[in-house]
Amino acid sequence: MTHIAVDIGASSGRLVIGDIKNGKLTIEEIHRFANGFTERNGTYYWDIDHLLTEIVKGLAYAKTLGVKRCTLGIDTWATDYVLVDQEGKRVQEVIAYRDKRTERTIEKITKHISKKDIYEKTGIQFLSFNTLYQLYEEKKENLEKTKMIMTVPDYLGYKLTGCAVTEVTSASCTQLLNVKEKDFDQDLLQLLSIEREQFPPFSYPGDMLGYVRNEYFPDYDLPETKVIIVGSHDTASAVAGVPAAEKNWAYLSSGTWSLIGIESDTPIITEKSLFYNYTNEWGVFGTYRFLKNIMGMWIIQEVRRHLTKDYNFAQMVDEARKAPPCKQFINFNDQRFFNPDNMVEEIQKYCRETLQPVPQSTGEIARCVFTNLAILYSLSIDEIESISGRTIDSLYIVGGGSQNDFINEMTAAVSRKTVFAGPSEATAVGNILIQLIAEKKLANLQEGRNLVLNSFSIKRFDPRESGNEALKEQFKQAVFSWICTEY
Ligand code: ADP
Ligand code: LRH
Repeated sequence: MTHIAVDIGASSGRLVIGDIKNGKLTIEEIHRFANGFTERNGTYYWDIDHLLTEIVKGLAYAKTLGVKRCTLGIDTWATDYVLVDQEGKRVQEVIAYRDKRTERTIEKITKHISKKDIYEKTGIQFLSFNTLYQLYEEKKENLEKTKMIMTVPDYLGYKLTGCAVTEVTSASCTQLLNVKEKDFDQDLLQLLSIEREQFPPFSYPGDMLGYVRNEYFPDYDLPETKVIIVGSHDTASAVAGVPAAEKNWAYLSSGTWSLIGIESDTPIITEKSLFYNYTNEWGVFGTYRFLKNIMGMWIIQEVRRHLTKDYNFAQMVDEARKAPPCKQFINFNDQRFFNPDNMVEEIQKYCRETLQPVPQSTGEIARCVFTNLAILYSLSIDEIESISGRTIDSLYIVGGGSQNDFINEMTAAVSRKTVFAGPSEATAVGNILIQLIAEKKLANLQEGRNLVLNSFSIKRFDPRESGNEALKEQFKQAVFSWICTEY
């Protein structure tokens, strides 16, 4: 039996075949496609039909490679949703989380229910685009036509198999789940005028969803495909794929977003975690991901999009290395970097407004982005240690961003932690591990993580004797003296 991971992030999607051969986990990417949102009349949309078609194309390609039977797991980014009517049809286009409609919704909702109450119920970080806020802004007539509200991976699974579930790792990012009651929170649902029954029954990583209904896709020759529920939230799968074998580790899932945190058996919900805006996303097999969302590689993706010359990411890292040391402190978590018209100009404007040297060349801009992200990561590690009372010895960076040696070195230097980097496809790897556990080829997650450690080359970055850790203090002073935003 072959195992295939479908992993769709905000910037790209892929189908990856994975299995255990000679005691090693092997993975092979068989299909890759671009993802992104587009603007129409002032609203930002994902092309969900395109994503479904790409999954089916990838499966058909697997068949041409000789795959007759396979299992399939689907993970995507979180917080966006699809409304489905009585006939199983989409009620609306899928609005992207970077849309502007929820810019002020946290303020509106917290007039009815306090931030503290929402946090104590859900344990989830306040992000303007959580599903709670998106559904608050949804047109009432759309919600009235809605039989089922689904996250993106659940919807894709539904379109393939006809089976509807609410997978818990993705569902927790709606900020609608009550972490004590382990169900949707009635007060929050009431605020949205949504019934519990509008969400399909819960399902957990390792469960079976159903078989792909090949008759739904008559134009394609597809293998017999059993869909297994994985960590449907890509970050849940990424953290499952972290090759950590020791204690005291933290992770950084580095893609469009940077998700930095620790795995915990229990949620950590305290005044301090609320103050620093940390989240407790539900992980695979009853774990919690205590973490912070940091703006991440989105910044460099957007810089790249606005450069006149066409650089790939590796070239941007090279340019950063050649540039002089970064002279700017920038809080990339500031809302102004969430979706500006032009990221290069926004960075330059920020520097002008804060009376800092304005980066001009590609290398200067890239170096400034990577350095400030490394500082944010290091500050987060301090916060995590302080909130959780745990000591962190090492940071495992996984995802596409783990290929950036410059930022890995910088993070080791500023945080003074040992950094391990790779695999860059940890999300697909974590997705495959859950399928292997479901198929009884692996006993548990730790066995899976040991397998990843023994199968991929993981780079190590040790902190230098004289690190750059003073940058953290300089950053804090600079950022707080200019504009007091949360970093
Ligand atoms: P997501 O799944 O969230 O869309 P990925 O995990 O695919 O994101 O990571 C994409 C990011 O990985 C890019 O934005 C880029 O910053 C980084 N990246 C990809 N390839 C390289 C490379 N060769 N060198 C450095 N960084 C890279
Ligand atoms: C990363 C991610 C992250 C969410 C964001 C919307 O891809 O799933 O965990 O907060 O996208």
